[in-house]
Amino acid sequence: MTRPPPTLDRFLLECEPDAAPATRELSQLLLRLGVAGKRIARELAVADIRHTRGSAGTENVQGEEQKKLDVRANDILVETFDYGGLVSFVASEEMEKPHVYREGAGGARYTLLFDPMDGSSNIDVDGTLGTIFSIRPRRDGTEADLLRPGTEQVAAGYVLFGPAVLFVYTSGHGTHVFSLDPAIGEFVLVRRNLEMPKKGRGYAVNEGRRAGWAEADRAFVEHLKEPDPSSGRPYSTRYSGSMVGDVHRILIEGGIYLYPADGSSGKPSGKIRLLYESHPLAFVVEQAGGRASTGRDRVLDLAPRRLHERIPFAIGSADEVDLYEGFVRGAPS
Ligand code: P6P
Repeated sequence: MTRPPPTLDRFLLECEPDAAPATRELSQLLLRLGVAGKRIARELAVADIRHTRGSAGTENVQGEEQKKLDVRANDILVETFDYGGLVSFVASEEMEKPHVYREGAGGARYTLLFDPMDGSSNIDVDGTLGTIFSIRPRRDGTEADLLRPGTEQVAAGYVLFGPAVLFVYTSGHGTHVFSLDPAIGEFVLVRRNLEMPKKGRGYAVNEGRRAGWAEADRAFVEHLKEPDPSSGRPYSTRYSGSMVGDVHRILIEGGIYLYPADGSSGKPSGKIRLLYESHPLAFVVEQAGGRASTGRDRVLDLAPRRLHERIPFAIGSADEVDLYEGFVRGAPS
């Protein structure tokens, strides 16, 4: 009898290299993120039926409009860890300050950060969305635990809400992809130790914002568009409004996602948040053989000064990120 592919539960218990008690707790934490992902997927599936699309009438710490489902996804994630003492506190794009749990705050091994609903502009049009998460070791249980390099992440990943609901994660031993089988309500392993293409044919960037970019960013994107079959150009534009969806495409097909600093629309340091967007996606992509950079620095080496710090962000195949860095570093600083 051929054995079915392992569920997330089985994979974590059997395949996480050192199934020590600490890892068992990490496995439990990842499993709970899977449950939260299934609950968020269900909220998205019935959003029109329940009339839960649309604005919540509030703004996040960056002054961005919050959708009802942004807030709902955040609530689901916060309540998912309010028992069992696994996590001492959580930080989120949707909360100005971390949420500290009373139970277990002292003994918890981990802290958790997330962007509960990445790609919010897609919420009202049933587009691709994602939940991004980053797991870090708890130190003294204060916000300072978080203001550290991305290399200190214990695990990271995302839930992709597309035609299929996918759970993608790494704990530093490869990047693994699980797909939700609705018939059994479990995430099932579909790709183990994913290796992404070293070079792609697509690029994801919002060219409507090019007026605010630096010259090097404009020159790089124009270079990708120039016809030159010997170097696989022109590249195709693939920009969905959801970074998780765009990065997942790049994880499978290769290419590059770019959100440059944009001086003309109030994002002089870029839009993408370092701690709970760039760091986790960089961990996942590097473990699959790709790269993540600001154009000058490796994203995982960066430590934020503030919880919601944003950076210029380029992530994808090694060849394209190397090429992008060449344009940025070659530019007069
Ligand atoms: P723009 C969503 O808020 C997000 O952070 C990414 O998911 C997405 O790629 C980007 O912002 C879209 O931003 O400025 O192109 O609308």
